Order: sequence, then C-alpha cells, then structure tokens
Amino acid sequence: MTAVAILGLGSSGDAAARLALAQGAPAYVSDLRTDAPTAARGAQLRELGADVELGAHDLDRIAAASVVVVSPGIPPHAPVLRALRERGCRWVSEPEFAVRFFRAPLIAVTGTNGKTTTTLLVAHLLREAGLRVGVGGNVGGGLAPAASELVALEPPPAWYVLEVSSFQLADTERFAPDIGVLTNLAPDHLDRYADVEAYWGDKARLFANATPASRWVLGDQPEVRALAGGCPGTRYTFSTTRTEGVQAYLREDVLVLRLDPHGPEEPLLPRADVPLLGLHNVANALAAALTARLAGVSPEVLARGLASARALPHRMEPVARGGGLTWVNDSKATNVAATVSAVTSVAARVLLLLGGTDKGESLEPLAAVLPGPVRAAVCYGAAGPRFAARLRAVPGLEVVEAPDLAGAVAEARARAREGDWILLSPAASSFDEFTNYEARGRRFAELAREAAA
Ligand code: UMA
Repeated sequence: MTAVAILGLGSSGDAAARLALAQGAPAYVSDLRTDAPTAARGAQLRELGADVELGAHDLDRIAAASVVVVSPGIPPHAPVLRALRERGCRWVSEPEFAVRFFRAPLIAVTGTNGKTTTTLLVAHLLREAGLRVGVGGNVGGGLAPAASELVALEPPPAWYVLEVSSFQLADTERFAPDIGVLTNLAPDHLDRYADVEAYWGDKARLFANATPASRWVLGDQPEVRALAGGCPGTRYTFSTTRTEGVQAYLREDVLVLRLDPHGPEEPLLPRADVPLLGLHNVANALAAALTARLAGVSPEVLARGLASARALPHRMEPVARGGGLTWVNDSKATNVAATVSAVTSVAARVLLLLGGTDKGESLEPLAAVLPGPVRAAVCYGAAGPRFAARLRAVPGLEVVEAPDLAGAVAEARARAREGDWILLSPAASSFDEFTNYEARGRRFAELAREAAA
C-alpha cells in the first residue's frame, strides 16, 4: 500500500495510523499539539514505524500521500484543510478509511441524539443472538474503539456496528452501510456549521452510496424522511407516537415490530420491562430492535436482550437515591434537543440543571416544554446568564442562577420535594468547567451521592 498521511493524533488518528501500518503502508502522522499525552501516543507510533510530527503539519508530505485521513475534530475551516483544498488535495474521514478493510456487513448509526445508545443496544442484541460483533466509531468515552481498531478483529465479526457523526460522514466517499440508521435530526454543532442545513447535509452522506439492497431504519420525523429523500433501498420506520404505516412502535405500552404490513405483529416486551429511563430511550430501543431484526435476530431474543439492557453512563443514568429524591445524570445532553427529550420523557417533577459552555442555540424549544415537568430550572456556568434571562420570561417557571455545577446542585437540593428528580441535562457543552461531558457527569454523580447520603 502507498503512503498514508494522518491528520490529528487523537483516538481516531492513532487507530488509523495503526491500521495503515498493519497494512504495510508508510504512515506520516501530524498533530498541532505537543502536550504529554499526544507525545506519548506519538512515541508509541514511532516504535511501530510511523513517522510522527508534532507541532506542525507538513503540507508537502501530506499532499504527496496517496490517502489522507483527517480526524473529525479538525474543522473544515482549519488552516491545514484550507491549504490542502487550495492544492486540490482530497481527504477522507477515519471511518471511511476503516470500512475499506471491513470483511463483514456494516450497520451504521447516526442522528443528532440517541446514536450511542442505539449503537450499543444493536450490538448487545446481536450478541444476545450469539453473533460476534465489532462495535465502535464515534461512541467514545472509553465505551468502544474507533472504527479502524475493528479491522484487527480475528476472526472477523458477523457484523460491524458503527456510530458515525456528521463530522465523520462529511468526508466519506464509498461509505455504504448494509443497514443505515438515522435516529432523529435536531440543531446541533452550530459552533462548527454555518446553519442547520449544513449540519444535516453532512448527515445525508449516510445515503450517498445507497443501492436497491440497502436497508434504512428511520425515525418518524418529516426531516428524517426528507433527508433520506428518494434514495434506493428499503425504508423501515420506528415511532413512539403512531402504529400505522411504521414497522416498530408502541401498542398499549408494548414494543411491537411488524416488518411486513400484511404479516403478523411481533410483540416484544412491555415498555416497563425495558430498564432504560424515558420515552426517548423507548425510541432508541425500537430503533435497535428493528435494526437487529433486519440482521436476523428473532423476536424472542430481542425481548430478552432489551430486558437486560443497562443505562449508559451519562445518559439518563440514575446515580443516587435518598430522601425521596432521584438524582439522574444526563450530562451527555449537550444540546437543546437532547434536554427537551429528557425533560419530556420524565414522569416525575424535575429540578433541572442547565448550563456550561453556550453553543448559541435557540432556547425556544426548551422554553416551550419546561413549564409542565420542571419545578425549577437552575442555570449555571458560562451559559447561565443567557439561559436564565430567556427562561425567566416563561410563565410559572422558577429560575435560579448558580456560578457552577456544585452551586447548582445545592440550589436544586434546597428546592426539591419528596418524589422529585434532580436532573443534570444541561443543553450545553461542559468546557467552561470540565474537560468533557464525562468529567462533568462524574462530578455530578459525586455531588449527588454526597447530597443523597
Ligand atoms: N488538530 C490538528 N490540527 C488542527 C486541528 C486539530 O492536528 O488544525 C488535532 C488536535 O490537536 C487533536 C486532533 O487533531 O489532537 C483531533 O482529534 P479529535 O478531536 O478528532 O479527537 P479523537 O480523539 O480522534 O476523537 C474522535 C471523535 N471526536 C470528535 O469528533 C470531536 C470522538 O467522538 C470519537 O469517539 C473518536 O474520534 C473515534 O471515532 C467524540 C465526540 O465528542 C465522542 N464526538 C462528537 C459528538 O458525538 O457530538 C462529534
């Protein structure tokens, strides 16, 4: 294989470099960072034979490579990509590079929210059926590896299951899942994209290489249908709000599949037996069950697998109970839509912790749903003042401000009553106070356990 240039030495760059080396290709890896963790990763890659440069990107070397792999965290307007574009140089994302070496069918999951839960649930259901699964991609958080790492699995799995982000889909060429899943669409990442259409446009790359044999599992949303457009393949829809014309749905609080409109219903299990909180997780469970059914898993195995599913860390994860209160960590909700689905799926009254680094999203969808389920919104961190200013205009909603997460927990605790949930579902990223949403969620869990004790 001819030379591969890899831009960015995070987890995806590291995995892509190892894959290139394993294929016998010379690998040139560069990253602008020179900090200790990056240097340590670089040193390990050098030992494997890679040529690693930290602190700069050598444009001539990159342009001379036959394949250029770009990490998803490098935005299209980054100087290095502008310079490569000016030279007429093309690049691909890390999953695009990885799937070229896959040796089994591919399930790819994208969508604004629910993609990690759905991805891991699909893998869990396939494993429950005794199948070997290679699961990874955008998942992150130490829960699953980058796509490139899955190539090393021996023997190859029966299925690869990849979560793919819009950043990763953007730079695809041949990426063609056998089953593609689009959970839902909402605004997000407006700090990177000019508008929502540009962000959804990258998601539409999921369908770019569709064939008549492709199968598509789609959320029941007009925007999702529109994005799939008239692409070839068979469409299957999951819905928590209707039963007609969809293939996975709730009937009298039972999860049901019906792949063939003329065939029998396949009842799976009562909603209450799925141990994941919230209606949005029912949607994720329906999406995963439908996908695994298309991959050949029987309804009996699906029911067993859904009953043994566990909440993922930082996603509607109950972290403490005490004094009649339930503390729920939904730190992964880094955008308004994720928080709206958390709040609207809760049966209890909620003290809602909102804030962090402001991504500049419109708060109107939040303002519309908070008054019923939310007893008080505690707005904290860098986004606190803007969130509080907007939400104070919502009739009947108590709004409190706090400087940081610990302060917000104390304010919520002081206002909670028996039976309430204290929910961290912040609708913003965490970087004003934490290194990432996981660190924020871990700190919240600590504070919750202290308060509940
Ligand atoms: N860099 C340069 N030059 C530049 C700009 C950046 O060298 O001009 C370097 C940075 O210094 C950094 C690297 O490029 O070292 C970029 O790394 P990265 O941010 O792409 O991080 P990775 O560790 O490779 O992780 C990525 C995904 N991160 C992002 O998309 C931001 C991880 O998704 C994913 O798990 C991993 O690849 C494996 O596929 C995380 C994520 O937050 C979980 N995703 C977003 C989301 O889900 O909302 C999209």
